[in-house]
Amino acid sequence: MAYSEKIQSRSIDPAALEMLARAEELGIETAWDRYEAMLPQCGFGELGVCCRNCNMGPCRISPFEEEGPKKGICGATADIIVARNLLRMIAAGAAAHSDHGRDIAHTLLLTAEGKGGGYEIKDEAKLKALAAEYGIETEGRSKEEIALDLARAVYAEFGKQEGPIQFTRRAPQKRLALWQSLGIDPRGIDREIVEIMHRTHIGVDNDPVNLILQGLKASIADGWGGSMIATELSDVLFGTPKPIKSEANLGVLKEDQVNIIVHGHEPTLSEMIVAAAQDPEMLALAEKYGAKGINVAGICCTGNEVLMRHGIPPAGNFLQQELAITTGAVEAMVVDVQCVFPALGTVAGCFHTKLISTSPKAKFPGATHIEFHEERAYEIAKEIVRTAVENYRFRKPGQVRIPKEKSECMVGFSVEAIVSALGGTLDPLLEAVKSGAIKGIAGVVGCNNPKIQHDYGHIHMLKELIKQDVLVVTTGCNAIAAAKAGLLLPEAADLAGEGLKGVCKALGIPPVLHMGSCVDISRILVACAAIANALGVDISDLPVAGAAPEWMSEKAVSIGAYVVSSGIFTVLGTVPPVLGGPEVTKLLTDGAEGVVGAKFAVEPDPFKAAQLIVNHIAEKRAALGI
Ligand code: SF4
Ligand code: MSK
Repeated sequence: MAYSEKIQSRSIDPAALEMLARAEELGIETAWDRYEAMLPQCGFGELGVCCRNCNMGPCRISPFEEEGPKKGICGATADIIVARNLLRMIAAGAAAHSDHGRDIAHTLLLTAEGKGGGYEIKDEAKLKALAAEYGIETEGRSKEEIALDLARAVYAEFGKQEGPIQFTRRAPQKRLALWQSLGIDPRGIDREIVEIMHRTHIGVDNDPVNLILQGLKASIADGWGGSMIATELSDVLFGTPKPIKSEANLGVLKEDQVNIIVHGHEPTLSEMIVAAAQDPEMLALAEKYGAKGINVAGICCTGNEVLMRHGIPPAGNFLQQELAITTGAVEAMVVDVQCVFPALGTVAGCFHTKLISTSPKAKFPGATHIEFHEERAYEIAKEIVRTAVENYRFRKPGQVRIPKEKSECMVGFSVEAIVSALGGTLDPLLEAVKSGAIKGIAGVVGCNNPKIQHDYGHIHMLKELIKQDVLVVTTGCNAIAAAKAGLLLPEAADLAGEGLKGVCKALGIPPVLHMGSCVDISRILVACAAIANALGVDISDLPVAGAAPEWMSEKAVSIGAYVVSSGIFTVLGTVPPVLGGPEVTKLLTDGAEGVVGAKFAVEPDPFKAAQLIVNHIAEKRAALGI
């Protein structure tokens, strides 16, 4: 179908284009419209040189005019302001991931105490392995007893005053020693976030380098702390993902079934929605209202969580949240926390769709609030599913327009699943890397952002990397983009270079491995640590790189910071608000290499960005002599 130039420029995904045209036809405003209305965006904001940290301000440094102010009222320079602003982004991102981790720890605690409203411990082997890491006795004890001790120990990580955070001890010895020598081995998760807020208050830390180091420290507490806790304890409670097939894109919505979309981040609620949607009582109710079943689909990372563990199909990634409702076929969009547009209520109001908020931390205009509490999890999930089912009769068939597009995908590549696909050890992967069949590994992750044509950055970077024999691991909205484009199938190996193609065909795996949600980037860290340890080197010596081609969230800033702190070169596709601070920019894109062994690059063109990664991998291979 031919769309206007304006619509075409917004996405490369045919399903998204169809819904964008439909939204225009119905007069429904989307994020792309609001982005265009926002142009030109504030130049001070783009450069990161505005400060509102005290009420003598707001202040902004003017890099544009000779005459404009070069210091804030307190005397803060552009670099000080840029560094402080960046740190506050890291604090918010680390807080979001870590609060998610804390909630999972809370669920484990309740489950161990017998108060979890329907949860059980699904992966006892992982529970015991984690307990061993924490020095918790497992012999002759029930899984609940072990889980209680583990949950308490993990809970304590957040409020610790003195470190270490246990999972940081998974980093290779050299990395750990480096963090310690730099003073960035984090103490407690909450402590590092609080210290950012303190240091960025007016008149505290005014040394850009000292500030950035604290940012790295808090980000490590996220990646190797809060996020890793979220991943590991989710595996204990809900099962460690194994390869599973599914489908992705708006075409997974069903015309003759009740469609429930779970959107947000935490698996606690979505797991229960998936279970409640299979409850015979709910299915009978759906039948009563004339529906042929109850179809659960996902958006963003709560979608990734249930995709990885149950094969629940994702309806789309971040920028498709409004478009999913625009199909007119969604009975309920159930949201928890993070990446949920406050605009959803307005779009839902154009249809019969109920927007259901569930977290006491996250309420939305136009939403029905059905508060979720873990103690009554299944009961509340049933209430939510019932609300959706009862809403089916209000669907207006004339309004329904579900795009046909959907692609098959194979997901569920936890580290454990990758090791198992390799026959029980990492050796075949290491051999393939050493022989050059696989040149290196890239972690490509992150959001969508209307500053970049939807999915363009993701898909072109992925294709370019696999073509050049770089194995890709993916999470978050990049993973959903890859699923929609058919890149998560073993057959996609045909698009890879000869070396990678051979390895994928021999193992029956896709060239792009879906490792989970945003917090599951911690799985990539664990994999990198295992590879570095196997080779007896630091992570910064490995032929690996990271990329976030369409990132937008503060969580992504924290992720980028902990990935670089872990020694991994990272390419960003959208420009972070730091360019107004020349010293900070130079530190992040150059100086950091001499400090943590890795740096950032910014490259919006995914082909050029992929080439930066390929070049970096070649340099690392040469240094390793492979
Ligand atoms: Fe202005 Fe300094 Fe206050 Fe920021 S902290 S608003 S730069 S006076
Ligand atoms: S959901 S943080 S838009 S990846 Fe994790 Fe997607 Fe980015 Fe949210």
